[in-house]
Amino acid sequence: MLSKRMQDALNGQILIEAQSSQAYLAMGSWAEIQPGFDGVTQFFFRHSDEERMHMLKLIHFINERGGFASVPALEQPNLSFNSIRHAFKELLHHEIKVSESINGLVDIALEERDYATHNFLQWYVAEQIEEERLARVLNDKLEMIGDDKGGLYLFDRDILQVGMADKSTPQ
Ligand code: OFO
Repeated sequence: MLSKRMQDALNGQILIEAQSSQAYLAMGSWAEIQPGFDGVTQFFFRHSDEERMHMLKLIHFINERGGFASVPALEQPNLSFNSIRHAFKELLHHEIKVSESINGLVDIALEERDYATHNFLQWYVAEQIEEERLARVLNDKLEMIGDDKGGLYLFDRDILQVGMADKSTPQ
């Protein structure tokens, strides 16, 4: 059985995952109307779906452990960006915040001596290492490319492969 404190904290994480999903959905919608960024568009939409999956995992876990997962209200995310680089910077900052939040949940699980939740959270810890790493790699590439159109073309072409290759690389 989840403690009230643990349940509230996990419900807080549902909100964060839902906000992430919305934020990346908005990035995808923005990217879709920029000419020539089909790969980036797909990347954001896929990423949004992944965040929704993270949220659903939490909902099922809370409910299966005798708690009640509450579905939160959401604020409208940022809808437009100055550039592709700007959107990816936001993505990285967002992922860093998510990691901090997951670490906070791990602290609470230990304080509550809730080892089942602690174990459950390890999946998120590993996922955040990967997501932050991927976001940093993409930001570094965009820094290098700057405004070079050829570079941006290749970035857009390669982004889906980069994402998938990085996801399968052992840490
Ligand atoms: Fe990328 O954040 Fe979920 O966990």
